[in-house]
Amino acid sequence: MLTIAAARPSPYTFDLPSTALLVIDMQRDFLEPGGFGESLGNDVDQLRRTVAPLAALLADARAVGLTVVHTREGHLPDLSDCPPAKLLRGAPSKRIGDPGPNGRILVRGEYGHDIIDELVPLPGEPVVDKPGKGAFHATDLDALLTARGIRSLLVTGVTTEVCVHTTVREANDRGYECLVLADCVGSYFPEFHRVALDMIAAQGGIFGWVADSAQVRAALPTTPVLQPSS
Ligand code: C5J
Repeated sequence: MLTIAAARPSPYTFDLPSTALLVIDMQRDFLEPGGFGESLGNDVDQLRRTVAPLAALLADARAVGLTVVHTREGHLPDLSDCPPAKLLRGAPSKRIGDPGPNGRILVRGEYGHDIIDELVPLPGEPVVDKPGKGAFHATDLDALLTARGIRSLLVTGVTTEVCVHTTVREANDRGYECLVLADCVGSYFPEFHRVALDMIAAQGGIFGWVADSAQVRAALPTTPVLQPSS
């Protein structure tokens, strides 16, 4: 068992075979100009600070053979999986399905929908496409994790108070123990980021635990102990 002693609100204990690194929606549509994030009026540069620590954590997780799962938010080309209310978000002509510099906004298969180059999934790492904010809604994520015996999730990605928070709440209700890595999750709104993390760890860890990626990286073994995830 590994322990992150400095986690909030209390030490977080996990073992490698039953733990996955979950990388939520690190897509061009959220992190680069011209995508869904910017179409909603956001400064996409706010999310860039997550990339370097997450890339370092990903490298260490892969080196020990930890299960790594990526998610992508997006919709079918005919938008049949997009609720009407969601289609109305954003400035007219820059809404989901509209053409943008990175292809149709938040549509599966488009350049903007894919994961940024720095964090591109390796062959064999599951990529879960999700139509909602939560990664468990209308996906096979729960079955995929259960089949691998995963009970603990190291949660990273964007945005802290939207898809990360929704996913952590869903995971918590399903019995997963979530450690959210503060420097590897990001928001367009620094205040929302701070409060969202506080909400997770408040009330004795009502949704989970919070720590920094350096604490996890320091706890990981330096040699492979697990078969690479498949
Ligand atoms: C948003 C997400 N913010 N991945 N999606 O719309 O957080």
